[in-house]
Formats: sequence, structure tokens, C-alpha cells
Amino acid sequence: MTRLSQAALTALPEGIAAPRYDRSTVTKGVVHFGPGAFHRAHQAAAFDTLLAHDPRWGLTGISLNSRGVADALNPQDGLYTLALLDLETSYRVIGSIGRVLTRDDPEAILTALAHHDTRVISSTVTEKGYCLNADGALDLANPAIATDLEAARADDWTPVSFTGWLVRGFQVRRHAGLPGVTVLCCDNLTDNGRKLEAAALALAGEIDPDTARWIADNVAFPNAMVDSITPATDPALRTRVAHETGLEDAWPIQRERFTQWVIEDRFAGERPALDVAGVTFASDVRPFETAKLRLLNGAHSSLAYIGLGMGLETVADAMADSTLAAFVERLMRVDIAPSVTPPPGLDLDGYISDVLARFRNPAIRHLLSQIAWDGSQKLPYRLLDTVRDALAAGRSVERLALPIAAWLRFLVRAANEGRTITDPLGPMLLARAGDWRSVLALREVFGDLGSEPRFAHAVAAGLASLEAGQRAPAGV
Ligand code: CS2
Repeated sequence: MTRLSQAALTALPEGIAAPRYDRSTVTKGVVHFGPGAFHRAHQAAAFDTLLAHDPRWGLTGISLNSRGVADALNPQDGLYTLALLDLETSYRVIGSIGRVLTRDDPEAILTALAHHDTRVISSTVTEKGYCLNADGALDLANPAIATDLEAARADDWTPVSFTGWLVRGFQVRRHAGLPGVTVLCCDNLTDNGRKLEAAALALAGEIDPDTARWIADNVAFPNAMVDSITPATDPALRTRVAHETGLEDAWPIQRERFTQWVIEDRFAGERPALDVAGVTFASDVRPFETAKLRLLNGAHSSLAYIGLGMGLETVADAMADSTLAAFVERLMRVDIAPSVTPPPGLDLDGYISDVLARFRNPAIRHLLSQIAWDGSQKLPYRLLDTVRDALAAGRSVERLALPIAAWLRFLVRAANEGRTITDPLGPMLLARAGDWRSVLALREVFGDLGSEPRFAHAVAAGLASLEAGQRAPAGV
């Protein structure tokens, strides 16, 4: 079978959408760190739409942790297939990524960061990729950051961390007299732009105060809310795409049809006209972030840990369990919604119904085990901030504590079965799993919440009801 490539585009069957612009005219206005599934399903698709209107917003991808995406896409001239899975499935070949660089190309990475065409540097490096501590500040003791601090003693240093690459790129731009850029964080973190700004300034302040000043004066870090359910690529998708397109694609991507991107209108230079792709620019993104992170991602993590404990595999399976589905709906409407101030025009009840309908999408096979990754990084803003608000308001936290109890049992199962977990704090969590109070004492995850008696009591009750085989706290 012919491999997907620029030349093979002409062989695409009717009905498979191809890039609607001449890729040879595209210039690279965006450098993106972490060109994984979510980036390619969400931001790269939006830029692909924009390129039909403005050829200056092509993407250069940078993978710091593996060669997988580079080895899959570069032989395909950066092309890949996006499957939109819903009642109707459609396929689209995305052309916005020109090439993907890896850690093996440090010079090329620096050239891209310091190129005069580069106006935006964006990132999806997952929560842990920002090396932040429990307070959301740069963790200078983080091994990658400590390595960068050491390496930066030399003028011509090569970073290992994402934030290190930002600072290195800004050093070169400053020395070359190039203008500032916009840094667009596209990960699920509250105040993601501000957190990344503070992290870059903190690191630059340690390494090169002149560049820190330059960043403060010339670089913008807008907040952004990103949303589209994007299950990992599986063999079934590869087979389907080959069948539908007649072309072999080494790494196609799948997502639901729904997609949302809200970006704070705060740019260092020219703002890409992404509104042609349905992107919303807003003066304040925080209400959008809070609603999405607490209601959608909070519910996702709850389904993941409770569902895995019941031996379920996917989100759709979990939603097909009427007791669990009713519990999660009640959690969203009664316990989470009161802590959310909706953005103007958003009806929270309707939003919750839409999210639940997206979870029930039969065309999406979204593994609970994928959502269960990195609990120590995700739970603080997905559920623990909501717990804090509920405690401060004198509301019950009994239901909110159940997914936390389910996470604790998820750790116990992994420890008992001698399995590792995908979590930067994995070894420490598994070592403590046998004593849940010692997990609650981890400030990296729970901050001061672990010593809050009402919370600890609710977690104990949650553990008891799960141990009794209940899927919702007794009588709740
Ligand atoms: C999921 C998210 O894996 C997870 O943790 O909750 O990836 C979720 O699917 C997206 O944030 C939806 O926009």
C-alpha cells in the first residue's frame, strides 16, 4: 500500500478532505513543543484551516522525549490523517505540520526558535512537562531544571527541559535583535499562560537576568482553554484509515467532532486569525478554564478511578453503568457546579448535559487507563480545588471524596500487583499506597488538604463504601 505523502495526496478518494492550500507556499510561523495526539487533533487542525486563508502559520513540531512522531510524520512530508468520530465518521488529511524535530537536532530546534518567521511558540507537554511544584511555581529542584541550571553556566548550552528551551531560544532572539513572540500553553492547567510565564521568568532570572527582562518586556503568555476528547491511536484506527483512504498512515489521529479553543486576547505581535477555525478570543479565559477543568476533567478522572475499580475499560462503558453514571452526573450538578462561575452566556446545566452526551459517544473508545495517568498532577486542579471551595463554603465533600478514595485504591491495586503506574510521583505513591493517610500527607499533591479532618473523614467513608462494593457513598 502506498504511504501517505505530498505526492500521494492526488490519490485520495472522494470524500477524504485534503489540505485546501498550496503547502509549498507555507512559511513556519509556529513552533510547537509536544506534537502528540492532542496537539495534532486540536491546534494543528485549527492551523490547517487557517492556512487556507493565510500561509504564514505553518507548524514545526519539536518532540523532546521520543522520535516516534518524527519517524512517523517526516517520511509523510508531515502529513497525517485525522478521523472525526461521531454518529458519522469523516476523515481529513492535515497538512499544517511541515516537519518534526527531536532532541537529536539541537541546532535545528534553536534555528526554529530564533527564526524571523516564528511568531508563536506553543506547547502540549502534559502537566508534568512544566516542572511545577504543588503551588504551581517552577520547581528548581526538578532534575530537568537542575540539569539546565548547571548546563547554562556555559554560553552555548543545550537545554533538556521545555522551559529551558524557551529561555535558550529567547537568549538567542535577544542577541539577534529579533522581536518577541507569543507563548501559547495548550495544556490542562489553571492559569496555564501565567504559570508558564512565571516559570520562564524564574528560570531566566537564575540563568540570565538580561534575558529575563527581555522576556518580561517582549513575550506574551496568554491563558488558553483547550477541549476535544482525543483517545490514543490504536491498531483499529490504523486499519480503518488505511481502508478508508487507501493510503498507509504511520500515525493517524482520532477525536470526537466537538472541539473548543478559547485563547486570551494577549499577543506579543500579530494574532493569528484562528477565529476562521472557530477559535474564541476572550479578555478573560479563567471562567472557561474552571468550568472545563472541574466539570469535564473532574468527571473524567472520577469515571476513570471508580470505573477501573469496577473492572470497566472505557468511558462509554462507565457511562453505561447506570449507578456510576448517575453518581457522576450528581457530582457535577450538585458538588462541582456551585464552585464554578460560568463564562458569560454559558448555561452550566446545558454544558453538563453536553459533556455527559460527549462521554456517551459510542464512536469513541476512550480508555479509562489513559485518563488515569498522572493522577498526582491532574487531581489537584480537577477535584482538590473544588474540595477546597466546598469546605470553605461549608458544603459536603462526601461525594467529591469518592473519586479520591478510588484513586487511593487504584494505587493499592498497582502496588499489590507489583505494577508501575504512569505518574511522575509513581514510585513514591506506590511506596505509600498501603497507608492512605501517608498519601494524603503528600503536600506535592494535597497541599494542606491532607490535614483537613472533614476531608480525611470523607475519604475514609469513601474507602469504606468502595470496599463494601458500593459505587456511590451510602445514601448519597
Ligand atoms: C482526559 C483529557 O486524559 C485525560 O486526562 O481527561 O485528555 C480530556 O479528554 C481532554 O482534556 C478533553 O478536552
